[in-house]
Order: sequence, then structure tokens, then C-alpha cells
Amino acid sequence: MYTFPKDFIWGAATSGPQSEGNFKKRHQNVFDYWYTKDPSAFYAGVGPDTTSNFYNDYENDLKLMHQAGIKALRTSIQWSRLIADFETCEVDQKGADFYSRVIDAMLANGITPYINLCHFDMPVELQHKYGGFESKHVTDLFAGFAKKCFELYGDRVDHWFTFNEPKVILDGGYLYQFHYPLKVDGPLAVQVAYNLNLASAKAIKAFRELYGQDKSKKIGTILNLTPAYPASDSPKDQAAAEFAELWANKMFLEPAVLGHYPQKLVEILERDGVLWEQTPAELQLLKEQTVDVLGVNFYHPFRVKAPAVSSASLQPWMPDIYFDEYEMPGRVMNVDKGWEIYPKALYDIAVNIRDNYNNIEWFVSENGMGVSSEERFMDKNGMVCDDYRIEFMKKHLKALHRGIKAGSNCHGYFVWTGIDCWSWKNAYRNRYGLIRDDIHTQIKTLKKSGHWFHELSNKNSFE
Ligand code: BGP
Repeated sequence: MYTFPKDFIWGAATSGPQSEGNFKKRHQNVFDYWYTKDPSAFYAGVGPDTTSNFYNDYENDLKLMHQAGIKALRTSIQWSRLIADFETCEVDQKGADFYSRVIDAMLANGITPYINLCHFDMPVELQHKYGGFESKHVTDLFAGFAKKCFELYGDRVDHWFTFNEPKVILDGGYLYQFHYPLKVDGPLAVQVAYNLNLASAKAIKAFRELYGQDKSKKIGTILNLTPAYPASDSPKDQAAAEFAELWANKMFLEPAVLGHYPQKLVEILERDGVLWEQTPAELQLLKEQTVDVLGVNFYHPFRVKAPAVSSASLQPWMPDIYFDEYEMPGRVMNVDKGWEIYPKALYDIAVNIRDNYNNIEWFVSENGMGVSSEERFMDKNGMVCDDYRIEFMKKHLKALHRGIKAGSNCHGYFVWTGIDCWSWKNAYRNRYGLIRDDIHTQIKTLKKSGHWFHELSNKNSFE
């Protein structure tokens, strides 16, 4: 029997752009725009217009989530829905009323709102005018938007987050071309990384100016931590893993929690002539505005080996000059998604946070299993019998439980996701929900994992 601490939170995560549909939205975000330009870039040509229809269906959706035992929901407010004028932060009243109704409905269903402010969804106007987070001006605009959210909903929302997976903004938009603006520019990615940390600190400052020492309100950020494991004990593989860890994890984790960048990373980037532009005042802000709480999205480890080709082959600068990804023979895979399944990494994360990050309060803000064509697993009543998802969660929860027993300060587990949702370029290819969404009818029904999660959340334990 695995029993979790008293008050452990059993939740689910989604985001505005992936669930709402862009009904009545004032502006386009980069994905809305990209889809209008190139629908073929998205799996089966399915775009963000309807997604899971949360905009119209939120009352029913929240009831279903309640039935699946979801006691807290992380979603995001879309900058492109809430704000009418990005420079002045004038609000779009329809957008503001929508989020207000959603928050009320969450509370009415016994679901605690965890509200995030950026889930990859830069308004396209700011991307085209300023380069999005390439620009420091946009970090100020983001803080203004964040402040508006706190003012509008802070009376009912206690848990706030500045970003979801800032690293994916670099990976997708500036290195590997799976998000708009589809650039390949290593040095620019370095600047965007810095600006994302800066934007987060500025939003946290706005939060603290409003709430001061009020400990009932907390602000954090959500990072996708992918522990870097070397392919072997050889010094070259170890060096590859050291850089991968700096680049993939510490570049965001250290400023968020400790208030500074890892010295080693700064030295490498400086030596390579690609260090971001920084000012002493900005570094001071980062130092002062660390997070109260950390959300950790975990799906897969990051196995690396020494690069096969000389760094001279990759010009201009890319972080990949320091490592190649390593496919470990015999690894367990989620073959539909193409990600290795390695639950022990969650234990390693727990212990790392305990030992190197002041044992800060944290929670698993995403973990889940994406599987395609789930109709394959339907029983005669039409219920998806997703035993593979239940097994996946159990294995990860066992590793997490071990980390908590070892003293790590983890207070919750949020599955990705409650209701099947739209996933950027992958659209609806892989389904992650505890609740199935038939996207042709928008009829939503609990999967076997939804019933299992209900029991888990009510017992606070599993066998
Ligand atoms: C995470 C993102 C989510 C979601 C999930 C699954 O990185 O925070 O937004 O998309 O991954 O992604 P996919 O459907 O591409 O497998």
C-alpha cells in the first residue's frame, strides 16, 4: 500500500489554448496564426479552433473532472483572450468574464484553480512586432498582463504560475522548429532563455507588490525537468551529460529557485561568445524574485553521449555541439509517443530538489501517457480500458512515494491530462486524458483510468 501525505493534492493539468477552442477570442496566438498559414503542419490538419470545446462546455467538463477525482486543475489564461490592448493592458471584457466564470465553476465543483500565465501561447502580434520573448520590452508587457490577472482573479485564486516549460519555447521556436516562429538560431535561443527567466521574475515582483507577505498566496513556475544521464562512465559521456544538465535543467531551475545562473554555464556561453545580454539590475531582480513553489513536468529522461562529430560541423552555435542524444539499448518505450519510460528519474528529481534546491515545496505538475487510436481499447460499452495508463501512473507514483519518504517536499501529483486535449503540432494524435473526448461529437466519457484516479484521490493511496 502506498499512502501519500495528508493534504496531498490530486490534480490534472491542461492549458487554455489546448482546451478552450478559440471561440470569441480577440487576438491570435502564434499557434492560431500558424494554423491559418499552414494547416498541413498539424497532425491530420487539425488546428486549435475547437480543441475540446472547454469554452462552451466548461461546466460539464468540470463536473466530469470532479467525477474522475480531480481536486485541483491547472490551466492557463490566454494572453490573447484576456487582453484587448497588449501595450496598455486594457482588458477584453468577454475574455475576462469567461475566466471569471470558469474559476467560479471550478470552485463550485470542489476543484482548486492553479492558474498559469504562459503555456507557449505568445500573441502573434507581439511575435511579429517585437520577436516575442526575444525582446525585453515584451518581458515588461508580460508582467503587466500577469498583474492584470492577479488583480482580476486574485480574490479566488491562491496558486499562480508564470510559465509552463519555458525550455520548450526555445526548443520549439528557436532550435528544432516544432513551434512558430520556426527559427534555428542558437545564440538567439540563449537570449530568449534569459528573457523568459527575466519575464518570470518581473511577474513575480508584480505579484509580491500586490500580496506582500500574504502566505496564503503562492507563485511559482513550471519546468520540464529531464535528468541528464550519461551513456557510460567515460569522461566524454560524463562531460556531455554535465552540459546537458546545465542546459536543459539548471538554466531555468537555478534562477527560479536559487536566484542565480550556474557559473559553469555562464563560463561556457561566455567562452563561446553567445552569452545573453544582461544588466546588473536584472540580475538583482532575479536574485530577489525567486519562486515560492515549483511545478515539475516529468515525462522522460534525457540520455546523452559525447557528440559523434566535431563541434566545427555545427555552425553557427547550437547547444548540440556538446551532446548527442543516446538511445539506450533495452529501454522501455512509449512507442506511440517515442518517449522512454523511466519512472526512477522522478525519484532522482525528488532527491535533487531536496539536496540542491533548499528542499523547496514542489509538485508534479504534469505526468502522463500519450497513446494513439485509443478506440482499440474500448470495451463493449465504449469505455477506453487504459490499463497501460494506470500502470504508467502507478510506476511513477511509486518512485515519487519513495522520494517523499526520503524527505522530498512534494505536495501533489497532477496528471496530464483530465480531458483529452489538443497538443500543438501533434493535435489529437496521442491522447492523454482520464476522460475521452470524441472530437467529432464532443461527447466526453470517463476512461478506466478516470475511475481509478477517482479512487486514488479519495483514498490518498493505492496498492
Ligand atoms: C508537455 C506540454 C503539454 C502537452 C504535453 C504532451 O510538454 O506542457 O502542453 O502538450 O507535453 O505533448 P504531446 O501531445 O506532444 O505528446
